[in-house]
Amino acid sequence: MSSKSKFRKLAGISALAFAGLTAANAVNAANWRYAHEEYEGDVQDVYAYKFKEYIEENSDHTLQVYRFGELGESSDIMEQTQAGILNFVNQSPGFTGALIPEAQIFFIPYLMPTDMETVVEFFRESEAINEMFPKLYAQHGLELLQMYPEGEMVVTADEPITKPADFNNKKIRVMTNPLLSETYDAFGATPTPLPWGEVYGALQTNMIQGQENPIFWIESGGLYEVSPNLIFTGHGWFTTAMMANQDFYNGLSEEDKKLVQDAADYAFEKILVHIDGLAEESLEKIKKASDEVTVTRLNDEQIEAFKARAPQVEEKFIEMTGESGKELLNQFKEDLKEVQSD
Ligand code: 6CS
Repeated sequence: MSSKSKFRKLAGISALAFAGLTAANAVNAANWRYAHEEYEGDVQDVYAYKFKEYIEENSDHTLQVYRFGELGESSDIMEQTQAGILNFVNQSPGFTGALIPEAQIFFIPYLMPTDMETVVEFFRESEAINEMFPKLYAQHGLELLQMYPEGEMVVTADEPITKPADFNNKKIRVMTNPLLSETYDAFGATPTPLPWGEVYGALQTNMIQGQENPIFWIESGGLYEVSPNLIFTGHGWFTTAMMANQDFYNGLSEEDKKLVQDAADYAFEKILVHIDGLAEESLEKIKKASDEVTVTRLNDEQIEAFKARAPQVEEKFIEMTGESGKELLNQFKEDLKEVQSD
C-alpha cells in the first residue's frame, strides 16, 4: 500500500473513531438543572453561573439555572431537589434549618466573627463546615457541595435601633427556622417568620417593622425603600449552601463527581472575590438612591447589651438539636478559635 493510501485509511479510521466518540459523548452529555434563591447578578446567581461555566467548559454537560420565583420559593426548590426533579439547589440554612435543625447554628448571635478575612478562613478550614455538615445533609438525601458566606447581616427597621428595648413591639421578619425566632425574641422583638416573596410587601404595608439581610440584598431587593434605617449589629453572617440530590450524585461516574466537586470549588473561589468589597459598594448605591436612609453602627457597649442575650439562644440550639448539635457547636467553636488565633 502506498503511503498516501495508508494515510487515507488511517484518516478514515480516525474520522470514524472521532464520530463514534462524539456520538458517545452526545449520549453521555446531560442537561442538569440547578435552582437558587436570588435574582440576576446576586451572590447565589454569580456562584451558579461560575459553577455552570466550569461544568460547560470542562465537559459536554450543560446546566440550566433557575432563579428566585421561576420554580417557587426556597422551600419549593428544596422539595424539587429532594424529589430528584432538580439536580442542584442553593438553599440557605435560614430555610434549611427547618429541615436540618443543626443548620440553625448560624443563627446563634455573635458566634461568628465580623471581619471577612477570618470568616473566609473559617469556611475554608473548618472541620464542622467541611466534614460534619456533609454528613448531616446526607441524612436528608442531599450531597452538600459548598457552604459559603454572602455578607454580614444588617438589620433594617422603621426607626434606628441602639438597644434591645428599641425592638419592643416591633415585628421583625425572620427566615423560616425556629432558632432565628429565638434570637429576635431574645433581642426584645416579635419575630415574624416569612418566606422571601412576602417581605417587601409586608414592610410596605407595615405588617412588619423590620428584617435582617446582607447589604447587597437590601440594595438589590430595594428593601431600603420600605425599611430605611440600617443597623449594623455585628451579630452574624448570611451563610448559604449549595448541594445536589444525593441519588443523582451517587449515580455519576467518578469523572463527573470530580467535575462537580471541582466546579463547586471553582465557584467558591470566584464568589470570595465577588463578595470582597460588595457590602461597601452596595451601601454607597443605597445612600445615592435615597435621602431617607440612616446608618447606625452599634458601639462596643451597645453590642454588649445584645450579646448578653446570646447564651439563651445557644441553650435553645442545644435543646433543639441534642447531642449532635452539641458536638457540632463544640467543633464549630474550636474551628473558630483556630482561625482567630492565627
Ligand atoms: O431573606 C431572604 O429570604 C433572602 N436573603 C438572601 C440574602 N438570599 C436569599 C434569601 O431568600
